[in-house]
Amino acid sequence: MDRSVFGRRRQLVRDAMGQGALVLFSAPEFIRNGDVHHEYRQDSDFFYLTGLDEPQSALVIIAGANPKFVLFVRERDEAREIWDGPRTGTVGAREVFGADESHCIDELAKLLPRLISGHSRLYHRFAVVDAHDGVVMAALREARVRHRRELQPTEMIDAGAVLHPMRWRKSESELTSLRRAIEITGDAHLAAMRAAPRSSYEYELEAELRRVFRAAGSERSAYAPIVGSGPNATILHHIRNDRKIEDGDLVLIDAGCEYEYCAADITRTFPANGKFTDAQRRIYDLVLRAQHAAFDAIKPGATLDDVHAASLHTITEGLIELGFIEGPLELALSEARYAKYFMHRTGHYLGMDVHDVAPVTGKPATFAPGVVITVEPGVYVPNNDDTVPAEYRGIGVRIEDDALVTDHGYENLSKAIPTDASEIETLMAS
Ligand SMILES: [Mn+2]
Repeated sequence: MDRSVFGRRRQLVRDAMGQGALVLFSAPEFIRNGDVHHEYRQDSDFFYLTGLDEPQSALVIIAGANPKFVLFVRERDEAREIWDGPRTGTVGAREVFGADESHCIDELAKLLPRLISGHSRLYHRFAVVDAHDGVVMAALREARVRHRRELQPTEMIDAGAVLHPMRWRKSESELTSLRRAIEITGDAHLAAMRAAPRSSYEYELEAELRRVFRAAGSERSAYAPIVGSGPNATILHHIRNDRKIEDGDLVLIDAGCEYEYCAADITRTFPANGKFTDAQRRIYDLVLRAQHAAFDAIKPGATLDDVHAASLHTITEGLIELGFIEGPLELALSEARYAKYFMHRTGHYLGMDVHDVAPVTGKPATFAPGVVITVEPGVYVPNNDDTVPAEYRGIGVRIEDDALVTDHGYENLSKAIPTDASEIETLMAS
């Protein structure tokens, strides 16, 4: 990854801040048990501005007349580095990560009061990690004790206000990483589809997905892969993936990898034995029609609500035709009669976070070129739903693609993975 992007982002953040001091922390580490930690993943905002993936780090960005980028990192430690690998250290913080000034993280509490003094605005990502809030509040208290009143910050602003509108619209560099994440994820879905007819358990398909992710250089899964066979496809966040796949099951796979800190989020539903039943096909084709309707609503100026409304309209119409719910259409929509079978939203923003950030303005954001969303309608028929014919019970279908808003419409970034039912059958037969 080209490191110059991080410097450009810091400049854009300074421009958005106007003046003030921004304080951000690396993600905390979590103990799994004993002296073993959970896998570490850097905080997205912190990585966005630094490219540094080490824990126990903090940054201060000063905007205004005397701009400055200060990094706090763990100091080099030969003994620890034998166990945990090389650390950047304060010298690396300047030479590799472009800090104007760097200090050992142990100095943070002592130096922060002076760094934030003399700026009326203090930016911090409040209320995410209590310990980080504590450090910032202690520095503010200290600044009030130590410094003249005219040097004390008075405006506390959530750092998301400047960072998240930036992260929401992807730059070329983010799109390059995102496209790669989606490409790898596509290969993983195809590998899982091909493996399904000779696999017995859901976890075998999960293993196939994770194998392809890592073998292609993806850092990790962007979220726990969902492999739901049979009625498990109707459990939205089924991640145990421990059921034996039966002949005639549909398999729903919702999985995406992370590449250079950008997440893919893709779902395909396919027949385990390679051939849809008529009932499965009817539900599948309805969801696919809803997805096409949702795609048609994507353009600059539209909102996630517009995309959802388009898919809801198609799904509700289809559920009435199938006799699952009663019409007329307008009443079924206004009374949310579809909700028994379609209970989630049609999409969300996608980026460094799988459920990505967006500007917070009190109303739904209107799409602009560079915004990426998922398009993922679904229909889930409860296994015990005796109001529908038996052949439909326990069928769960979701189809999810990742779409980039362009100047005039959208680009389906994950179109390489087939969604057409006949195409999926052909692919699985090959
Ligand atoms: Mn999603």
